[in-house]
Amino acid sequence: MKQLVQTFLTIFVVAFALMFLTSYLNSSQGYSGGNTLTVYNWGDYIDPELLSQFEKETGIKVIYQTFDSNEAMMTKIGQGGTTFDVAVPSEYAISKMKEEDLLLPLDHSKLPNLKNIDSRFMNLSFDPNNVYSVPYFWGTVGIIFNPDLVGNLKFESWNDLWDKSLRNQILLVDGAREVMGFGLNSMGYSLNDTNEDHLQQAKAKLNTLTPNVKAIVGDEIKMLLANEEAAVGVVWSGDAAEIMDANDKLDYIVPKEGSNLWFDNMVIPKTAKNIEGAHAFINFMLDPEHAAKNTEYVGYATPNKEALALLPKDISEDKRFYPDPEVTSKLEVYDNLGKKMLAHYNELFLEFKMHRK
Ligand code: N2P
Repeated sequence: MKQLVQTFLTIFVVAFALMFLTSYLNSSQGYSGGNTLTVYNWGDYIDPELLSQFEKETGIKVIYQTFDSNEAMMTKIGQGGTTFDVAVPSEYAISKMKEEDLLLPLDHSKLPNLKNIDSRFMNLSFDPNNVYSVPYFWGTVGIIFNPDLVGNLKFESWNDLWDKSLRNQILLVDGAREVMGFGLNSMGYSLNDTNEDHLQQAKAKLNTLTPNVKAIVGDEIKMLLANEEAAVGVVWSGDAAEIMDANDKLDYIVPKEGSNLWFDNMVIPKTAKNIEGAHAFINFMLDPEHAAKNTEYVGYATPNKEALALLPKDISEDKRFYPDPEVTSKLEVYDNLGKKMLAHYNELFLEFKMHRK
């Protein structure tokens, strides 16, 4: 009898452990069951209080996962086996995901808050009529610097990064398009250039920046720059805003040769399981109060004009982070360069990273 009880107990414990493991593995792969919603977003890109508020208001449990580059996100969604309900790609990634048939068309009747988005951010060329995507945040890529640590150097050009005084002082965002992009821009080429000669020249030039590069990092770039562990960073504008919030000595510029203007957008991948919940979540994020709260927390520029009106003027009128259309019209949006060319940009970026080792 004792042995029978023991056998039952063992079976029970093993079954319970298996159940637990399956549910853990499922959720880590983005499988949502029941009334759950799996959201796949960039790191540090949402106010977590909004997630709890959404859960409370709708009874939907959010499984939240993050990525740190469009490339990583596209690979994960593209290889299948996941059920992300909402993702937040940038424009060129949306165009590529459309091409690869990875996105579901949105039902605009379920997104009444879409009316809050400034028309300047609607109907852009990567998604005419916003069939697949709605704007989340937008911004630029530029140079953040600490005037106390850079002597008399005045930043206005990408080429200032090569100044000899900046040895081991620069942190770079870990993005292939961003780094290759400023390499190309620094030579007067477009950040969408596909000419092999130009690409090789840009990589060779980036290699000569190596002595000045302290590290190529992800979201920790904000903490490192705010703590003055490095003097200069190449960052996305919203990260610069957040760093400057923590340390107001620093300043941010968009170099005169030009730079990247980007738009991140919410989409519903084709593998989504909770399509109703995905629309509810997107509409929730488009609500002016929610979008304003998110903007204050994240530090990036909101495309939501009703949210912008709710923000303090020191945020909404800061031209470094809300540049006027005359300025943005001179910047370049990343083109979808096609699968092969995007892979080539990644390769060249990897080679540059290896060169540092
Ligand atoms: C936030 C990343 C912003 C991404 N940590 C810019 N596309």
